[in-house]
Amino acid sequence: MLIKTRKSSDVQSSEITLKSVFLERRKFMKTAAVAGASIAVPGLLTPQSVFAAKPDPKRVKLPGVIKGPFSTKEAPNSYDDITSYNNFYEFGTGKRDPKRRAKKFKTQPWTVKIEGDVGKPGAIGFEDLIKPHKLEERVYRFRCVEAWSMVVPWVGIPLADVLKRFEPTGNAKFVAFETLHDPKQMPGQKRNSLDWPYVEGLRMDEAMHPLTLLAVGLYGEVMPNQNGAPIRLIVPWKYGFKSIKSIVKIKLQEKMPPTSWNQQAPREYGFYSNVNPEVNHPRWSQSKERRLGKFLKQKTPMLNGYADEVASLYAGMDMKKNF
Ligand SMILES: Nc1nc2c(c(=O)[nH]1)N[C@H]1C(S)=C(S)[C@@H](COP(=O)(O)O)O[C@H]1N2
Ligand SMILES: [Mo]
Repeated sequence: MLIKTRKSSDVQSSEITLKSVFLERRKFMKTAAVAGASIAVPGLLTPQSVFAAKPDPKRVKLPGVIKGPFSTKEAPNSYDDITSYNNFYEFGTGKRDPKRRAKKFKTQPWTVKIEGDVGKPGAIGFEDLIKPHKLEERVYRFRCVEAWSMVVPWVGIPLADVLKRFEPTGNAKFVAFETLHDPKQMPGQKRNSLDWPYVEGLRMDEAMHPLTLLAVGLYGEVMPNQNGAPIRLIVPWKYGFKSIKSIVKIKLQEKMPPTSWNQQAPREYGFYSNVNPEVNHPRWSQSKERRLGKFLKQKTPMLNGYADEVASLYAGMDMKKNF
């Protein structure tokens, strides 16, 4: 089991900036290493026991998190479920690969480029991108196209709040997102399991919808690498693959952008990819899902249970054609 660090529980004040949390984490990692060496007294503590007692320095609490709207009442999955069964092809195609292979992935410093049809384009450091916004906890259902699902207490900020700061122009009809391309750090990118970098897109109204989140953590802590650190998209009414991880570029544009899974298999994955129990994947049913940790399958609701909030975005559209 993972033990929370003392440092993380000390971080309470909402005054503390994200930057200071990350600096603190680095300092902690150093002192933990030194402390580990100095208390390894032979006969008292074996190096193994010191190692076992060492808290995971990656689990750092985020400061000033408030409860956001739209949270489901369903029970969240465990931290362990959410962080050990992942799709993140940059670190391998197996569900157990990302946790194991993303351990050393360097997520700071991190810069996100905002470009295209915006009044104020630019490259911005992760901390500066996040800082003006209140971090919110949102417990969302998350439905993978492969028919498993989970409930996750994400921490993040509405994408709309971020985009507005860069002043979208009237030409901005779509938002294109891009993941980091760095085969040295992301071994999966040395293989052509997908066309790299991973890209995704949303229509402007989907991107500006208050449910759409840029997530920087889960369970009140900094985002684990395998879940798309340091910043990823969450679009809870769409299949999981729309929620692109480790974002380095956001471009507003007039044209519908290409998306990785649509490029890979256009018959199987469309641009919209709204969760729809009535439209099956060509190779399997989408009517049911298996919640991680549960044995029996359960019914998948229309738009993953967010129909009241987002069905109006698709009024008059044929959801079977625009799958
Ligand atoms: N960059 C990138 N983003 C990605 C993926 C990926 O392989 N690479 N996989 C997607 C898929 S298929 C799913 S189901 C979710 C999984 O997110 P999770 O690890 O938080 O469960 O991430 C999505 N975002
Ligand atoms: Mo997925």
